[in-house]
Amino acid sequence: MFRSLEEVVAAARTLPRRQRLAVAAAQDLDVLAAVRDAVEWGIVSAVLVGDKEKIIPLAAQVDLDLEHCPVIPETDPILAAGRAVALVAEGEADLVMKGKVGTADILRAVLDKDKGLRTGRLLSHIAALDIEGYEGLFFMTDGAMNIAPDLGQKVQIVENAVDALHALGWKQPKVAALAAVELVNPNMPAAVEAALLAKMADRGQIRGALVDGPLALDNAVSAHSAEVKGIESPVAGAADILMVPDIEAGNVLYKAIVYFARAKVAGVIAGAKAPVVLTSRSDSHQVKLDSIALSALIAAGRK
Ligand code: COD
Repeated sequence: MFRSLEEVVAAARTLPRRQRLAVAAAQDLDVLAAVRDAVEWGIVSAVLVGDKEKIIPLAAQVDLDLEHCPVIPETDPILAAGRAVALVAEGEADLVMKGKVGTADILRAVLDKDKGLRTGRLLSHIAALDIEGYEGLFFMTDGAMNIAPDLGQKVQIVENAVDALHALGWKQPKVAALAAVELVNPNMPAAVEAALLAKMADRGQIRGALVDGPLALDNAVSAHSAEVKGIESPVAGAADILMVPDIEAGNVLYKAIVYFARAKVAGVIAGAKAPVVLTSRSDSHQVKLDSIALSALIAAGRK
């Protein structure tokens, strides 16, 4: 169990073998700086797919030695995404990273029926959140991929996050199915589905985790708030995974945490044949490095 993203990076540096990273549209300064650190620190080896004429000067700018990072030339970002994903599908790489290509474009490459990384499961996004003043690292899902998941999809979103945390060393992660309230209000579909998820976990339909809901954000992360509200639950005040009801709630929560609380974050898509390192094009080099480290640990832990 990790208490910070710093610990995640430290653990990734001790992996017995480097994970092989394929970068899609690698012509981006922060991506290349993150790859440089991840390669130097023994976390990954990297293949850079993208616009070679742009990659060469950018790599020089961040002192990334291309001697050890082969470049596969592809100027079109969508085709570069397809090529990077294909490297994983063909067994040449263990994980793929989004570079200077749109989120939907790399996700479509991953979802491609013939050349993608489908497993038959739902793919979903997991964010790791490292907030100063909050004890421990916690995770939020899904604020970036699935737009309005139904109950069946929420089960898979929870399972993907639980599997990822198992790969990271959690034995029985605590999952809070978030809503606006902690009592089941029949007029609030998110609260009703959160209660159903908790019941499904009670009945063994979701395994390997403690799931409770509905919980409002305050009772999920604050033991004091849970106590004041009289909520008795092993998850209340101790959640490892916050499952949000839809992309709007998740995206707003994620960005509030990043912009108001200045948290450190990392992001990965789970549920595919291999982890997909997914950060925003505007994210810093640090976010990209932390995301590579998190994804490399998940990739190694799944084997
Ligand atoms: N998991 C597995 N299969 C999926 C998933 C998923 N999460 N989503 C779609 N599929 C499959 C479908 O079953 C279908 O077979 C095929 O993929 C195409 O599905 P569509 O028609 O829904 O695909 P798209 O291309 O219209 O949309 C897929 C996206 C992932 C691009 C879409 O869900 C999306 O735009 N999500 C939001 C991404 C985003 O903008 N995030 C912003 C915050 S960073």
